[in-house]
Amino acid sequence: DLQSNTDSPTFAIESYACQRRTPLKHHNASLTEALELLAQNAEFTDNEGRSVAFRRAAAVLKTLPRAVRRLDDLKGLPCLGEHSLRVIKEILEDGVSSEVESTRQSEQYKAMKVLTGIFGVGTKTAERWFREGIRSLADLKTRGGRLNREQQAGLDYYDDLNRPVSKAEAHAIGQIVGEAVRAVLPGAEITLTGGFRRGKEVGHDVDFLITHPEEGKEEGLMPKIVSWLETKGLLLYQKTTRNSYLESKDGPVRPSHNMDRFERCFSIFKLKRTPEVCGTSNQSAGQNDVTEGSDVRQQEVQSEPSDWRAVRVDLVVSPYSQFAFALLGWTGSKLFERELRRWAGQEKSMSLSSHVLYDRAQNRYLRASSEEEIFALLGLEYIPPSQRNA
Ligand code: 8DG
Ligand code: MN
Ligand code: MN
Repeated sequence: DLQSNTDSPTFAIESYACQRRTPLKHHNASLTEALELLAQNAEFTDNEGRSVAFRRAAAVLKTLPRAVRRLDDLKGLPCLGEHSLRVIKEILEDGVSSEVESTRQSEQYKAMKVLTGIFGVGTKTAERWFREGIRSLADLKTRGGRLNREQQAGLDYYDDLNRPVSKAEAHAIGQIVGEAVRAVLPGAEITLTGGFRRGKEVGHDVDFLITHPEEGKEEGLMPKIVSWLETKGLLLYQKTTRNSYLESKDGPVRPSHNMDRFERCFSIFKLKRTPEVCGTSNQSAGQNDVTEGSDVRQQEVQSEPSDWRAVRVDLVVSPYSQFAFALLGWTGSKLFERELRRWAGQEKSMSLSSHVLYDRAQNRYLRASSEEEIFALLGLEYIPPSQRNA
């Protein structure tokens, strides 16, 4: 059954993740978990290049049709650098990698994991706090002061926001958002994006893209959705950013960075726990050490057990003409998106964003009204969402 000791791999693996099919479930979870831990630690220590290298290596292992048993199985595979191979070798031989395990136990990794786990806290802030000696949520609270509104919400709902969102919960949120959208703009369309569109069973949030077939109707939609939701008491937190996509006389401004400029809302929903939403497993987190204490915010803050939970929700509004690009851009995975843009730039002299595809050689924008068309314009085989789990 082990025919892996042949000299050449039985099939070639393409080097960009956007050229390959990457399913959600694969055969090398312990190896990819290890490499992704090192990737995350590299992010924590501000080494983006190294982080991406580990993620690319992990993504290659996810595409393999069977478990890696020996180093020979990896012959001819792309994206496996010296460091990744060393880690894989150690795990194959000893069951664990000493580097991975010592990283996992390190004070910095553990603290950064907790601190970046707070909604609104990125690597930079967490790093600064770490240098100031903060290691835990308790440290952060006793230090006091200087949290912005987003971070305060992140702290208030820490336990809920670090508990996976189920498909049933995502569905329930979808119903609510759908109702809100239909109430404020009949004919508007809402699409589930992010990890759930890729077939994930759980997520850290729920992502939606909203549009209207009549271009222009979608303008200013987000504030209306948000106020509908707020009136119903369904939002614990929201921050709406208006569309900042600049139209010049010559058309849209060329995409220069990855952040898009859609009208969007980063929010925290207050989701009622109904039997349909919870299923049978209504385990609550037990102790909620975040919300203990005696500050005045206590009333607004969650105390368990409760009949609701906090859920992170991302809402994005796109003009109809950019919908395909927005859909592709918000479906992920993050590495898949990154690889698409790298492919476009390096192999095709094009710039891909969540708004447009720009052909630098022809000096023009390429229109598309479906994801399939975008892949075709990029000279790529179409990869469905369920196979974008790089
Ligand atoms: P998860 O929530 O289950 O953890 O996984 P996910 O759904 O894949 O991750 P996500 O963090 O919700 O991101 C979903 C996609 O949205 C991802 O491919 C990247 C994209 N995305 C952001 N922020 C932004 C942004 O500011 N601009 C654009 N264009 N895309 C973004 O998360
Ligand atoms: Mn998501
Ligand atoms: Mn998201």
